[in-house]
Amino acid sequence: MTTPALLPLSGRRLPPLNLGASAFPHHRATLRLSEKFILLLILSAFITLCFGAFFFLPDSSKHKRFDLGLEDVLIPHVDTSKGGKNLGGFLIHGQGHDEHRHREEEERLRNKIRADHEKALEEAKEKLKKSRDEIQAEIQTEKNKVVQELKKKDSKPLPPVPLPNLIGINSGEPADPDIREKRNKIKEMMKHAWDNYRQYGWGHNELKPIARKGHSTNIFGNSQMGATIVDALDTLYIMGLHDEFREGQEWIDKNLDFSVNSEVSVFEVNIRFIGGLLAAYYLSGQEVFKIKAVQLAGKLLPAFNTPTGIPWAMVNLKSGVGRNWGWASAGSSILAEFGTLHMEFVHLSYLTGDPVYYNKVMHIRKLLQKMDRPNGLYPNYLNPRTGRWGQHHTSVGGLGDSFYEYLLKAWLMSDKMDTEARKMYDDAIEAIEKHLIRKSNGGLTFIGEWKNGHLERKMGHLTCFAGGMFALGADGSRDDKAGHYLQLGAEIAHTCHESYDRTTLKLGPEAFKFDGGVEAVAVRQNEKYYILRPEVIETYWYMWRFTHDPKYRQWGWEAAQAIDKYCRVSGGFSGVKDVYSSSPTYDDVQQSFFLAETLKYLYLLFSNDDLLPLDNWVFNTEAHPLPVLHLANTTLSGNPAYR
Ligand code: DMJ
Repeated sequence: MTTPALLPLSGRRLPPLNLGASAFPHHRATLRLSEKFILLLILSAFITLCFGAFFFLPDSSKHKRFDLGLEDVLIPHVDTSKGGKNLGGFLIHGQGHDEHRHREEEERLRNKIRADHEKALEEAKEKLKKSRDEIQAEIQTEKNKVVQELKKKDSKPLPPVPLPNLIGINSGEPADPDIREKRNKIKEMMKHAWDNYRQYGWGHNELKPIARKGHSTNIFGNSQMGATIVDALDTLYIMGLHDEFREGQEWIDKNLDFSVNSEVSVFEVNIRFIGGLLAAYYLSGQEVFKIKAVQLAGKLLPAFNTPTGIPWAMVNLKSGVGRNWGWASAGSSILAEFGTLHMEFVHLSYLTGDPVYYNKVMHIRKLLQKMDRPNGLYPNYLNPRTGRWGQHHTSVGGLGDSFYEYLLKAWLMSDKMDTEARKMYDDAIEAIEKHLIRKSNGGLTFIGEWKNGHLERKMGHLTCFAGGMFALGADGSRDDKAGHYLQLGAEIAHTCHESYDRTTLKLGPEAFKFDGGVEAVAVRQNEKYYILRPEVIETYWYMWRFTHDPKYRQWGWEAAQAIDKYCRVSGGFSGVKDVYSSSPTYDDVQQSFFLAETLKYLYLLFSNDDLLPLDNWVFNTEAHPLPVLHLANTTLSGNPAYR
């Protein structure tokens, strides 16, 4: 007598009707979508049939099956042919007792079949609810998992990676008492921002300093991922706020979880979380940061599953489903987003010995190199399905900015070996200078925005970072134009300082014009806000490092005082809605980049140059310092097993 495969005759569970990874991990990866649906329907129908058959078959036939099962399972050592005796120490029940027991078992098994059946139907229903894209992304994610698993099985464990030479992480104390005092003031501001976040927003992404509660935006998804903790870690570290650093580390260790059903911005998560975790790892040597960075990077990889390999702007950390911002031109991805992954991804490959990250960003670079550029300019929009540019808008501010920054920094971070990146940077900057950079009637150099062949004479606060970038890229520039680029950096710094100086609060507006008699002033009401952004102070700091002109410390101090006076509230620091108003209203958000960038650049401005020297460290676009990798080339990991 044989045991029908689907009946639980030997105490085994019914195989769940689950087409997920747990059911058939290897097969699932290779199933096509249509096959999957057919299989799902067949299995569902088969279970229904078995279930129905069980209830409609004659009683005797059911009993026969269960008797067999029960004999097998419950009284295996009883020889029933011998009339029900005590054999081998087992108690043999009388016939009435047996029937009662069989009925109970029958009932139990009937319930079990029902429960299994219902569960299977629920799972099937859940699967059918999902969109085609979601199912496809799930399949792709499972495929990737299988490939990764196979790779892991094939490869030997990787030897530890040698840490790059980490110079200048505990220094920078200025001898001048006035500068020391200013530096201490910045540290006090950091403590105020952190303590209030600690008290009112702990674990949330950001703080509402007036409402005194947590805050988040859609870039971080709907989960409490402690963005401020991760973003602030390295600032805490270099300021010597070690207790606070340890608190942050403990939270990350215990609570930072990326297996959440949450849709996040790939770019923001990369620059703030991966950048922040990597910097914290390099500074402190604590493995937990590296582990978390690598886990998170794995969750971002499905975003690259597009026809071109240009990643989606957003990805769901759990399902791996990606999509683009609804507002972006023709379903495009954004240049400053997919073009600002290089530094972190190269470090991930370096630290893990896994080329997957490096390959992703190099693929983007190769694709961009092949494309035609109108007037030599990179448009801000690129469609990840077609590989074609969207609208021909070019900006060194929002939507474009950090793409150019990362070309330069890829070269610097590779110990100047990645000359391909340097060439792309030089070409791009030449085109920008030709088409976007102008002098206003009043003699202020500004960087405008290119919109379909027309120059808009408007500059964003975000664009002000470019002063620092030009200064940083001066050394090594084409045709030895170092002096020219340092001068350009100084001119941008001056213009951006003017944009602060021409306001009531001495804080810079979000965007300012050079048109119709207006110079470095915001015109539209919705461009008059200041949200604790760092770019102007960032440029002061780079200019200070390269020139030691005291005016940059002076300008930085003006900004620090204005922030302390107008943005500080008892519950932290807030952005303000109108920098031209003497009684500004607050936006009630303490941005995580205030702790990561604004306060860090200010602290560095009042520190000696031996704190995080620029020959050894390259700052990502969120001001997270990553060490220069002194490798023979940038293509491979620092892991000897991988070279
Ligand atoms: C930061 O998150 C980064 O600097 C990014 O590159 C641009 N914007 C914000 C701060 O303004």
